[in-house]
Amino acid sequence: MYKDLLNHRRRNFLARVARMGNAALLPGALRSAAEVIAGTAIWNTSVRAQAAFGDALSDPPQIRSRNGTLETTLTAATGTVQLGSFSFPGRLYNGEYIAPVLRARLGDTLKIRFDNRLPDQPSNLHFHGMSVSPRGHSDNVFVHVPPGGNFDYLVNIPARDRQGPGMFWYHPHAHGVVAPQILGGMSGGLIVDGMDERLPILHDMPERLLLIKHIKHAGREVVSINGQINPVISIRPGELQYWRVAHIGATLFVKFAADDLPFYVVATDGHVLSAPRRTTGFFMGPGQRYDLIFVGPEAGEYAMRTIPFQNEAWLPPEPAQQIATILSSGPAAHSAPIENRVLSQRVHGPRWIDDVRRAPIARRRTLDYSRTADRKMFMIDGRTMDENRVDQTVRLGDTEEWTIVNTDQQYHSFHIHQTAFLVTEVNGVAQSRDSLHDTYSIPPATDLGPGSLKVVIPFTDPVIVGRFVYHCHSVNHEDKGMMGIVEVVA
Ligand SMILES: [Cu+2]
Repeated sequence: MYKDLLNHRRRNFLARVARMGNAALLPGALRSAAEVIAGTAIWNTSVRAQAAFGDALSDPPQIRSRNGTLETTLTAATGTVQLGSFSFPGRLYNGEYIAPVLRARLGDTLKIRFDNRLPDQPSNLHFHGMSVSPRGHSDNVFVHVPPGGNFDYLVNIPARDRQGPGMFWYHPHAHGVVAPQILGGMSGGLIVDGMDERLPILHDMPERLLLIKHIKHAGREVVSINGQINPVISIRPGELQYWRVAHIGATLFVKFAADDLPFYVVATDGHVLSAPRRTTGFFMGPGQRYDLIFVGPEAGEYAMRTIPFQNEAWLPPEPAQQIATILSSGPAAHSAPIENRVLSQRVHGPRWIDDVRRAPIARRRTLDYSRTADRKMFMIDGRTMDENRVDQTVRLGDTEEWTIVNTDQQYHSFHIHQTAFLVTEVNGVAQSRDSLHDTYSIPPATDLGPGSLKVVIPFTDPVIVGRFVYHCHSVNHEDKGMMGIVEVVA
């Protein structure tokens, strides 16, 4: 039945290509085809069928480190964002909805001047997922840069051990105003290069960044990739591409799939798996990343779509929308089935997760997520965030097990700065994970009881001492209090 559907889609695709002429197979021609449908609103289901060919997926701008240093300025200011056929007032880094991707290597130093030209809000920079110091001019979220002010960040990326190569991101973290700033556009990718040394098969693959953002428009969440609505991702049948999918938005929990095409996950939140793992869909909360290998399917056009699901118990699910079109065409890159070759790859070198698994648990804690009935305040252990209070004191060298209990009837997430963690249980069900995470969703409470997430957190890195934060990464909840302070004491 499903094969019939795919064959039908393929015939439609081939018929459309024939109407467009052979030039339609060239990426440049996708642009001109798109002009025909410019201004079509993809979230309007009545016109969805006409909007299948959008612009080719663009490459975000990138800034690379040189001779061990990445030196640049990020200026935050207001500006207008044009997204598909509508525009909205943005808050932008360097005037762009898709800010420059920062690319460095292990052992490099980030020297970033942050210039706050927002007229009305303090801001700062957080380097999400990085195992770097939370103090001084490093990844210090207690720095608040006032409007008109600036701050020089100096972040030393460790050369080895806990910090590995991977996909990370940066965004503001001034408590109380994070959601409007990220929704407005203030977030960008941060890559530590070298994943291909852990997994050499990646070395010769074309890399695609898929940076997911979202904004509410006409009552619905519009999901964009690299600032584009329903872009076209071109691939040849059998071609291998390295996709780095990062949810760098603010508040949206999103499920998506590309028909039933397989994805081969190689890293979660910048932490490499021991071997690629096959999946056909993703559930991502704000802040999560998946690196994956994508294999060009049989020639045809495939839709990457969101999948409706119940998040808030009191709201209907967000309707499905097409977020990208995968266009497979051209001569086949491989004739033989390639899945076995992908799945037989093995990671090179030691992995931090093995240390985390081996470590004895020094202490167990339970954190309770809740909210007020009017949803104006979101709490951890009955308290909202207070920058002058330390909520958890931890001894350097300890590995702890934290259980986060969600008493609210909607998804929340757990994120902690400066260190990744191992997910060991979700809703009481033991998990067998092959990679670490730094952000993970906690299922909602139901009539059967609260949702829960159990994680093992290593506080074992001598660089990571002092005060930093943990919080829900649906950042409107964080802004409304769902954040706490941990202090690691040597
Ligand atoms: Cu939340």
